[in-house]
Parts: sequence; structure tokens; C-alpha cells
Amino acid sequence: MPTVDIHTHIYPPAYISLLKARTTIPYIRTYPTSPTPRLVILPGEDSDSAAHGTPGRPIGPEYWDVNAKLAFMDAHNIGISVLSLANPWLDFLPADEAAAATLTVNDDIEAVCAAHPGRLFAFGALPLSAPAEQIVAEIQRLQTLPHMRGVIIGTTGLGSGLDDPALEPVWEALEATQTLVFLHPHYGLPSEVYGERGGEYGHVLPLALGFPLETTIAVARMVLSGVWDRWRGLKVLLAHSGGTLPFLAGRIESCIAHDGYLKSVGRGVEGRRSVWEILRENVYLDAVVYSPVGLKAAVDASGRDRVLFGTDHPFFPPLDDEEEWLSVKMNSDAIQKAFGEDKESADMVLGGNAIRILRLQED
Ligand code: 5CU
Repeated sequence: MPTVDIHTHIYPPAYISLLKARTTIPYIRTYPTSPTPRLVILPGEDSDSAAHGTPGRPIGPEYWDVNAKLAFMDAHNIGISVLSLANPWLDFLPADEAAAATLTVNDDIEAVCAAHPGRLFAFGALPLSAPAEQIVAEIQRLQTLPHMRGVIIGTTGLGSGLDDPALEPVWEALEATQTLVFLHPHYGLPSEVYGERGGEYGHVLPLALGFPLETTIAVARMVLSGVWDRWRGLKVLLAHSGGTLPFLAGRIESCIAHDGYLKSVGRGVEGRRSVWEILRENVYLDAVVYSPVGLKAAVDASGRDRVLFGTDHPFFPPLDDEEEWLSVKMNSDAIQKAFGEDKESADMVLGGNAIRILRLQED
């Protein structure tokens, strides 16, 4: 049974060129303090970091070169990877450029996968700043690309979140085509929540807390606006083991049950599917949570048949030059520790689930 990495990103060369041509976030540039180009993508990370070191993170071939990806896979005994464009995807493009750029990026990634049969598959990107009909057209076109196994999106939807009624045609197309949606954070929380000294702590607060909370809030808004009730067949893979959703599902349920306003307007009571049902029937969780405690919560919430190994490569590289990445080891160790002698469950999370759910061994 090969190990399958379902959370592994790439920026194809055309996307890198796009970032190099930009001067506002997201962009790639060098600084006097860093001859290595820096990838600056997170909201506000240029201004925060400017005061406390060079902005962004160093970027090298591991972000765009498929050979670097394959070398990483070999070094970590990963048989199959399901690539996805990394954040912030194409969210920042003007509406009239998004569809064409997305098509180029998706075709590039499909070609990379086709060149490495059996080893690489992908989640496609969507032109979310374009009109809904163009998004729907790309969802349908992705069905014709042999190595695509779903789509990756952020939490902003068309610009105002995943509870936006204007997204209905997109949910409809995703459900009708049974496209798996990989929901991944990027925007985090407003920097004020990290306090006056937040900029002194590197990327820890936005990545460790902002990312998972962003995902949790996005899914909660889908719950509260009835998306999961209207589109019962949606299939959504949540990054980072669902943010904090397995831990907070009970609290979300309790707050809904005690909310007088929701009751008065007839929302949140009759016919509503609970967060627990959604976690078990619509949601898949990656195993990118770095501890057996978090992993067990994910398995308890969604089931051992819905949790899938991932690495988040090329993010979180080792700070020194070790060949084995600490970030990968933490996630592999978490699986071993969470399941102990239960090798069957460990194998399901390491690869069996991905092969079944994403049809990775079909011709
Ligand atoms: O280190 C980071 O900023 C990131 C990022 O932007 N996206 C991601 O998936 N992981 C880490």
C-alpha cells in the first residue's frame, strides 16, 4: 500500500511568473537582506515582517519544480501525491483575467501529472473572481482532465465567504459532478487579534491559529446559512484536520440550540443537519495536525475511513538542511501514536482512504 500525500502544493512556472511581476501581495522578490527570492503571500506579512526581519519565506525549486517534488516524495517514502496550487490560488486576479489564467494553471498541472503516471494526481484551481458561469464551466472542464480529482478553494468564495447566496450555482455544479472540494485557509484572522507585539513572533500566530480558525469559521458559516442542508451531496476535504472543527463541533451545536434569534426566524432548528452529521457524511479531514491528540479527534469526528495523510510540502521545510522533514515526521509519528498496534487504521489514513476516495488506482 503506497503512502499518499493529499496535501502537497505546487506553483507551476506560469504562476511563479505572475507573482514575480507583482509588487503587492502576493508577490516574489528579493531584498537587500535576502539574495534568495522571498515568497510574500499572507495578508499584511510585508508590513509586519518589515519591522522584524525580511518579509515572507525563501522560495526555491521545491515550490515549482516537479523533480524537487518527486525527490521529496522519494525521501519520505511517499508513493503518490495529489498536487494542488498553493494559496492564494488565483483569488487576486481581476475578473476578466481569472478564467484564462486558471485554465493555463490547471492544464500545466495536468501535464505534470500526465508525465508521471501513477505517481501524481491533482486538485484543480477555480477562477473564483470570475462570474459564476465561468467557475461552473471550469468545474465541468476539469472533469475531462484525467488526473484531476477535485478542486482546491479558499474560504472567501466569490469574495464574501462561503455563505454567499451567489455561490449557489457553484455548489450545484460541485454536487452534480461529485467534485471533491479541498477547502484550505489563506486569509487568517485580522492581525489586530494578535496584539501589538504580534509581529514579533514570526508566522506562528497566523499559521498555528489564524489558519485553523479561518477554516472553522468558514465551515460554521456554511452550517448557519444552510449550505450543507441545501447541498447534501457536497464532498469537502478540510485542511489541517478541520481547523478546530472536531473540537468545537459540540460548542457550535450548543450555541445554535440556545440561540433565540435563530429560533425566532425559524433557522437552525427544523430539518437542520448537525455539524456531527456533516463531519461524518460530507467532510473528509486531512491528517496535517502534527499530534496524536488532534488526529484522534479528527478520527472520532469523521471516522477512520475519512482521514487522509498529508505533508503541506513545500511549506514548513526544516530550518537546517536535514533530509527528513520534521513536519512530515510529526504527522507520520502522530498516525503511529494514535493507532498503536492498529496497523489497519494507520494504513487507511496513510494511503488506503485516499486511493479509495480519490480513485487513484483506476485506469
Ligand atoms: O507558511 C505558510 O505561509 C503556509 C502557507 O501559506 N500555506 C500553507 O499551506 N502552509 C503554510
